[in-house]
Amino acid sequence: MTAYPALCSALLTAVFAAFLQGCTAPEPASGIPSLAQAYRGRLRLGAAVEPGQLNAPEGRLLAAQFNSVVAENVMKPSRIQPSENEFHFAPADAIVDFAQQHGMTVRGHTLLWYKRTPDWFWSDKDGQPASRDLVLSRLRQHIEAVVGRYKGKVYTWDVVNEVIDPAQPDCLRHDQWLQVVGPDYIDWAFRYAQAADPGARLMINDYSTTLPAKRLCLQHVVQGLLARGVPVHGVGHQMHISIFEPAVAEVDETLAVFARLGLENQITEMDMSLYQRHAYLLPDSLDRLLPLQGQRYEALMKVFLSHPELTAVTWWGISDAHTSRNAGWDWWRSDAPLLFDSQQHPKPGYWGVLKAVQGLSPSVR
Ligand code: 9MR
Repeated sequence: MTAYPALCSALLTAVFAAFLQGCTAPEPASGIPSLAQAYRGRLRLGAAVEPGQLNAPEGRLLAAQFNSVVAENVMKPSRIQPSENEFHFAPADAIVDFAQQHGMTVRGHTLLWYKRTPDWFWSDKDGQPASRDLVLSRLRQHIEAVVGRYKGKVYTWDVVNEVIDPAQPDCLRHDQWLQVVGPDYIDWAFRYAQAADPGARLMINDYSTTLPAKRLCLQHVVQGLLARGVPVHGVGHQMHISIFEPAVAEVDETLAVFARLGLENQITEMDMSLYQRHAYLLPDSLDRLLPLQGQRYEALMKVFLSHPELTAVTWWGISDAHTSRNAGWDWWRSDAPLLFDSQQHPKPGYWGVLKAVQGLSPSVR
C-alpha cells in the first residue's frame, strides 16, 4: 500500500521531466570539432540568422561552429527602411554586435532586391509614379545610410540580388528597377556602395548560377559591369540545391567561369533539400538520404576548396529547426537541408564538410 504514493510521485516526476525536456530548447552538441576552426585559413564559414536566434541555444551553436554571419531578413531594404527616412537598425545592429562579440565577420544582404524594395520607392510625394532621378536619389540615400552605418563592420555586401533573367534577351530581370531607371541601376548601386565604404567587397548575388543559360547571362552582365569600370568584386552563388541536382561538375564549371574573369566567388545561401523538385514525398528513408546528403556536402566542399578565388561558404540557416526550405509553398514538408538537425546535433552533412578539409596539407592561403 505504502509503495503506491512513492511510485506515483516517481512516475509523475518522470512524466513532468519528459514534458519539460520537450518544451525547452535543446542545447547544441558540444565536444565536436568546430567547422570554422577546421577551415581556418582556407574558407570562412557562415550562417544566416534572425535576431531572435542569437540568445537561444542556436546562437551558441552559431558561435561555436561558424565564423561569419548574415542577416536572413533584417538588412533587406523593406525591413531596414520601411518608410522613407525611417530606419529600423536595431535588429541588424544586434546581429552585427553579436558577430563582433564573437570575433565573426558579417556579410550584408542585400542593398537592392526587387522582392523587398519597399513600395514608397516607386511614388513621389503627390502619389505619382517616381521619376528615374527620384528613384536613383532614394537608392543613393538608402545605400549611403546602410553601408555607411556598418562601414568597416560588414566586410562584403550583396549589392544587388537576383537581377538576372535568362528568359530575357538582355539577360536582365524585367522588374520595376529596369522599367523606371533602366539597366544602369545596377551600375549605380555598386558605385554608391563603393562610395559609402571603399573597403567593402561588393558582390552580385543570384540563384541557379549553375544552370548553363543563367551562368551565361550572369557572365554577360558581369563582363559589362567590368568593361564599364563598375566596382564589382565578386559573384555570390546562393546554392539552394538538392541532393539530386546540380551535378558537382556544373558547380565547378560555374566557379571556373567567374574565376577566369578575375573575380572572387562566394557561396552565399547554401542548403540542400532531400526532396526532388516539387515532390510531395521524400524519395527514400532518412537513414538512406542523410548519408547521401553527407557525401554530397563532402564532394561540394572539395570543389570549393579547390578554387583559390572562393573565399566563403554561408549556409542559409544554422540547423534544421529553422530553414527557409520549410517556409514557402512547401511549409508542410519536413525538409532537412542544413548541417545540424532540429535538435542541433551534427548530421552526416556536418561530418562530410569536416571530412573534406581533414587530411589536406596546411593551408597556404
Ligand atoms: O529566408 C528568407 C525568408 O525568411 C523571407 O521570407 C524571404 C523573403 O524576404 O527571403 C528568404 O531569403 C531569401 C534570400 O533573401 C534571397 N534568396 C532566396 C532566400 C530564400 O528564399
